[in-house]
Amino acid sequence: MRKPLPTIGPSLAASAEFLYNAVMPVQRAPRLSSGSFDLNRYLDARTAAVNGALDRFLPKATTKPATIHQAMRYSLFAGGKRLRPVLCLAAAEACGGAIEPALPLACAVECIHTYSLIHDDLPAMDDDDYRRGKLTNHKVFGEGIAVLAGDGLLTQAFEVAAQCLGWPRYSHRDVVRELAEAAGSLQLIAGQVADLEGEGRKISAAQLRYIHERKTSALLRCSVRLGGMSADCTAAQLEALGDFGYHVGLAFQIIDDILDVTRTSEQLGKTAGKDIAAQKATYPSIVGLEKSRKIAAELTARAFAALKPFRGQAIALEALAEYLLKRDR
Ligand code: GRG
Repeated sequence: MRKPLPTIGPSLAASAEFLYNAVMPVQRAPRLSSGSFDLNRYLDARTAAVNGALDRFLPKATTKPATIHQAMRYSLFAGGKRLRPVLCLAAAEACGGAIEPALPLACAVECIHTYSLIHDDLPAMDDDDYRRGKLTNHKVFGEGIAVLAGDGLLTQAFEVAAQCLGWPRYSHRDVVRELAEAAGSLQLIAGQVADLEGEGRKISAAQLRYIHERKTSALLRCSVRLGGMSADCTAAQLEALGDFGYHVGLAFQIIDDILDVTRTSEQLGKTAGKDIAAQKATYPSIVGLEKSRKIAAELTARAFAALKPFRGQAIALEALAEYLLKRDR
């Protein structure tokens, strides 16, 4: 039987109400504007392109020292959904670009994402045994190698990104800065710090949003912005993509929190129920499951609205946003 959600105190409930009201002016639910777009085929094709590129960009498993390259590849090819790199490619296409110039950037983001998962699973952090349906990196290779595998992937990300072409509007400096800001101590790492420090404590809805913005939304926003840059997008398109990525990222994390309490470990490929066990505040624990779903739908509607300047050319991004809202793993 599923564990009951923890009860919350009056101050947390008040902040939750604030949070809910802040994002709840109801807009129409997102719909695909074209019936002919086949998302499954799109996901399969783009995922295959990303996997092939990652395989080419990463040192072979036999390259010395082999242990570290095996460990990096173990987590990188453990069956992640590749959402961030596919969003990056879809953003490039929405701006009229091709996927090839976007691939180094898409792969760089996936390397950073995988590094963060390896480190998050360490005993010093979330202490998890399973990820992507397999034993976590430190369970297979030991803690020392897992730390280094994360370090290796983070560093590799910048080497891979540096292989992009550079464009009239965006230089290598812009690309490096975009990645470093999203992964750095003001975004991804800041979110992780706040998450660690919030464990077992009552945190406000504003603090929860701070964590979600940094731990989840920043890298998703970075993914789509980099895709746009690879197509030499306009400043207005870049801003629209950032707005889209920000809202999709927040919705994505709320759905993740919902899945944590509604799905099994087998279905998720990682340990379910971790948030309650770690006494973490989540949207479901603050506003309940139904309101959490409504907030995620509202954030997705805002992501859709951000795509307006693309005048129907961002069909893959729209389909992906809807897919992320409805996902079950
Ligand atoms: C160690 C600096 C540092 C940060 C860790 C990634 C992370 C931050 C924590 C993991 C837990 C968590 C809830 C992160 C938020 C982002 C998220 C939902 C990650 C899981 O992303 P998916 O579902 O994973 O795209 P796959 O495995 O499919 O790639």
